[in-house]
Amino acid sequence: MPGAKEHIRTTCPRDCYDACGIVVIRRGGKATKVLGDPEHPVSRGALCGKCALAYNGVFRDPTTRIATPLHRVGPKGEGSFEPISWETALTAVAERLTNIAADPGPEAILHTHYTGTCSLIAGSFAERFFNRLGATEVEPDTICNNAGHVALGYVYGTSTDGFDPRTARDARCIVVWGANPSTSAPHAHKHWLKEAPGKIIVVDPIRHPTAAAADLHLQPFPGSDGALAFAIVHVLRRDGLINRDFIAANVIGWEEVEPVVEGCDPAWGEEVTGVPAAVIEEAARIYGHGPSLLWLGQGLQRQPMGGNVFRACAMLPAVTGNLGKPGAGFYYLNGDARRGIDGDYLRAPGLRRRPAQPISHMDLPDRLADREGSRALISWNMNVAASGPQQRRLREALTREDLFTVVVDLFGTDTTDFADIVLPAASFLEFDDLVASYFNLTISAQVKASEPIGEALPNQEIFRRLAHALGFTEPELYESDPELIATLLDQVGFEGGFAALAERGTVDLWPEPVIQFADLTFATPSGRIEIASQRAAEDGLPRAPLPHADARPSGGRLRLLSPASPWLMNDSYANDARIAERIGPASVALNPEDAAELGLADGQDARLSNETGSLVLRVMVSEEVPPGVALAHKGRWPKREREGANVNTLNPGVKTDMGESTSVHAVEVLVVPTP
Ligand SMILES: Nc1nc2c(c(=O)[nH]1)N[C@H]1C(S)=C(S)[C@@H](COP(=O)(O)OP(=O)(O)OC[C@H]3O[C@@H](n4cnc5c(=O)[nH]c(N)nc54)[C@H](O)[C@@H]3O)O[C@H]1N2
Ligand SMILES: Nc1nc2c(c(=O)[nH]1)N[C@H]1C(S)=C(S)[C@@H](COP(=O)(O)OP(=O)(O)OC[C@H]3O[C@@H](n4cnc5c(=O)[nH]c(N)nc54)[C@H](O)[C@@H]3O)O[C@H]1N2
Ligand code: SF4
Ligand SMILES: [Mo]
Repeated sequence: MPGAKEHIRTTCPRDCYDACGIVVIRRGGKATKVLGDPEHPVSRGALCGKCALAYNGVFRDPTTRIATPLHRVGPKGEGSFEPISWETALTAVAERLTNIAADPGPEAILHTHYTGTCSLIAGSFAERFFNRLGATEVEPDTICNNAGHVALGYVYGTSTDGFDPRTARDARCIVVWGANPSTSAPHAHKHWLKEAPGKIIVVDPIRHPTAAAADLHLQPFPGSDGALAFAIVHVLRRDGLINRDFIAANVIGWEEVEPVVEGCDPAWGEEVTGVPAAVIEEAARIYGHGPSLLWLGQGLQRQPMGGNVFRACAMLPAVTGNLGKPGAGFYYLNGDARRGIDGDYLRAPGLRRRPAQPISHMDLPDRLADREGSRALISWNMNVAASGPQQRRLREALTREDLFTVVVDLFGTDTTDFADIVLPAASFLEFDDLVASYFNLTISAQVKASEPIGEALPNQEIFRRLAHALGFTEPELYESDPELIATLLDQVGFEGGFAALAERGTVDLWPEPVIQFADLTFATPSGRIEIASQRAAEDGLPRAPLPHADARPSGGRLRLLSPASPWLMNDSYANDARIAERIGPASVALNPEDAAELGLADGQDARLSNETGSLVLRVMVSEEVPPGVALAHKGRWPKREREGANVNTLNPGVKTDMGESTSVHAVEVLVVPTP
């Protein structure tokens, strides 16, 4: 290929713990290959398998990407569109939104968004537009991790100031509880955990590769982790591993839970969680001798009592004093604010003229079925027709002729199929932005490596143009990318500007590992760690965590888990031919015992069903899955599946105890052979 060869250094902005460094090879101004950056501390020259394929496949394929604005010419859901100009599209959207905002009011305009891209500007700037418009936000975290956020807020006053992963060098133990790094943080699995000097304990019903590689694997029945945490604390107390000085100085509420803890011995723990008593004892001993790190996974809290689970697990660092020193702490997510980024600056909630009234993703199907409550839906950075609960009901609601639907995406997804107007988004390879890993305390440059496909535009530019089309005048709606990037770099304290960051790719914002809660002050009402919380009680919740375990499924049902797939990124990549080939037909993994009892063999089809829906999947018999549990990964595209549905057709959308969030790992199903 003619032209000089260039290397552009950039960063992967997917919703992933790793935030890998990327090198794009460019010839004659065109990106020809996307590779891992050998100098990046996380990726060390290799992207994950899925991105290595998708960034050299569907992401750069002009025949698959949406290249122009489109308008619908067939029935909703069919996906028949014709190209239109940006001007026609923006005028049409502006006219409809202006009319709805005037009558019945902007609250009838809903917007759904999540982390299709996690880059700072493309992931957040559009919220300025929606705040100015006064639209109803479908609270993004309710599809993912809100129960954990609310729970940790009660206990520690924050859920987004986790440990600095670099402090693993000082830890004698790392507990990974309800996360699967081998899939969701592949480089943390391959390098960070492997190189950590401490013992690794994994708590997960599934024996995934991280669990199999651990020093100790606890396999509780899903939804029983609250009880498991109490049993571990029982052993810590019995064996004198409780740090009473630390508790006296920093914790309130221990005396309320201590009598409960006393009754939760390992034999009881074994009975309610399925984890052998000896294994509970061993985990407590290793953790209690610390210093210890505790990684609370997002999968862990997608349970009906997920908030309680998090409050129970959050007792561990508090009662052992595993905080405020090297090698100690807990981690859920490391947020932007941790680095000094001002979320209000990014999103401008001050542009809102009336108080926000967000709704939960669990309520979206109902709200969209309600003609009075919803007149328009704008979905960006999200494929809600694939990822949301009550899939059948949601899709039915999306066929409403009088629901004006606009979808912004790179690809023709299940959600774009229901749109009246589709707007083409540029991919991360096509514009500058910043990436703040939610694991490592870094800041990275996302650098433009090629021109956008067709007429695609970055999210932020699309919403600037929409703001203009609606006649909005607030300057925040028009701030340029260079201005935004400069301000954000200023906030994180990076000197030298974007060009300097782009040259380096990723920088650590602190030279040495940051000590979590170094000053042992907490943003709770008391300023201490609140195992018992008056605020929780005022919100109608128990004052303190409970040693709860969900009831086991009855009537022959199995508990269906649908966590991340190693080959898909949420609802992205299913349309990449090489990935589709690799993952094969949608499957469900069953323990050999269950498979035998159900009369199912490997490779056979089975129908999964419950009150919400039904779905045929290919059976895989696997020792990774314990008896009583079925495993079917998320992320398939309904329209590419044989029945036009994915696993969310089985998800009733039951809300968690806290934060109105998803309890998708509590779905129960009957499994029967298909005739
Ligand atoms: N059964 C089941 N369902 C689940 C889960 C589960 O565990 N089980 N997990 C839930 C969780 S944790 C999450 S986070 C959600 C995620 O679900 P989604 O948010 O729906 O999935 P994503 O694949 O992250 O992103 C959706 C879309 O963003 C698009 N996109 C990528 N980059 C850009 C961009 O720059 N601009 C625009 N406009 N679009 C872009 C992609 O093409 C993709 O279509 O799914 C939830 N659903
Ligand atoms: N390859 C890949 N990587 C991803 C994603 C992806 O789709 N694909 N999605 C990204 C997103 S949006 C997110 S939120 C993260 C999520 O990443 P994680 O935090 O790893 O969460 P999940 O993949 O939902 O589930 C992790 C584990 O939780 C376990 N689990 C489920 N219920 C319970 C329970 O009751 N108790 C315990 N102890 N464990 C339980 C599941 O068996 C699973 O192994 O991953 C991100 N990374
Ligand atoms: S999805 Fe995660 S593992 Fe894959 S390239 Fe992106 S940051 Fe790395
Ligand atoms: Mo997520």
